[in-house]
Amino acid sequence: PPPGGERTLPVSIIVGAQTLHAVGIGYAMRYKGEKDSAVLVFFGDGATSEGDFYEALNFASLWEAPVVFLCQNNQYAISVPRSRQTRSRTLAQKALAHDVPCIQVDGNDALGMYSAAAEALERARSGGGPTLIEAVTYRLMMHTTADDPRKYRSKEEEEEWRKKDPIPRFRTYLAEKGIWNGEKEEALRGEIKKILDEEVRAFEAQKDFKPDAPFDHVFGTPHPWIEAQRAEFLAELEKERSENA
Ligand SMILES: Cc1ncc(C[n+]2csc(CCOP(=O)(O)OP(=O)(O)O)c2C)c(N)n1
Repeated sequence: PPPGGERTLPVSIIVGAQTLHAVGIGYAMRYKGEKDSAVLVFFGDGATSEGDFYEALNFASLWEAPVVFLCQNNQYAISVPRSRQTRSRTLAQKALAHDVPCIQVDGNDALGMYSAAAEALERARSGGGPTLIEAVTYRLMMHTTADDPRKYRSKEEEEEWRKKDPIPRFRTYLAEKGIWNGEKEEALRGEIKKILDEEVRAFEAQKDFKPDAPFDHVFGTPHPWIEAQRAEFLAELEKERSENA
């Protein structure tokens, strides 16, 4: 288990659905008598336009579920800007209808985010119920490699936000405090590279895994469509192997 005892769930592909999972898990934690646990759930600005999000806030509030809703407002749901999603002046205020405490934070301020999250988690753990945090930030890159941001936003806008990039900003802050410098950064980068290289090497060296294992877990019992897809996948893999041999 991870050092802090975190339990991490896979990414939810259905935009916003994870907010409901979080409330269910939070409710279960209380039901099982887990006193010091809380759930932290991440989602985008686009997710706050989904029904799931409102249902989750409603039940989290009603059941006082220990859930911190963290909305990463990066201004875009793929190509749809925040202004075409909602007329709400803030995304944080969407919690008010459910009587859930909420706060809008500069999402590019690492310490500001830490402080807001720590307060919300403390409230959740001590029985004070849910909180919604809106982190105002920006997606500097494309949504995915299939996306081309030049089609829906300007270079100028990107440049404005690049100046607020939280990583150089926090580096400057730490350097000015005298607790960070180029030498320390180089050492840290080297350390991280070593860990990553080792993990990749160990992963790629694995020989005894079953490449079609994901097909075992789609349904509880075998299904002809899934079996057809499995056969197609294995045939493709075999073809690649013989071509590369
Ligand atoms: C219910 C649902 N509708 C549509 C999609 C397709 N889709 C994938 S990501 C995305 C945009 C999500 O935007 P946002 O919630 O702001 O999150 P971000 O990716 O910006 O972090 C959409 C519409 C989906 N995965 N699920």
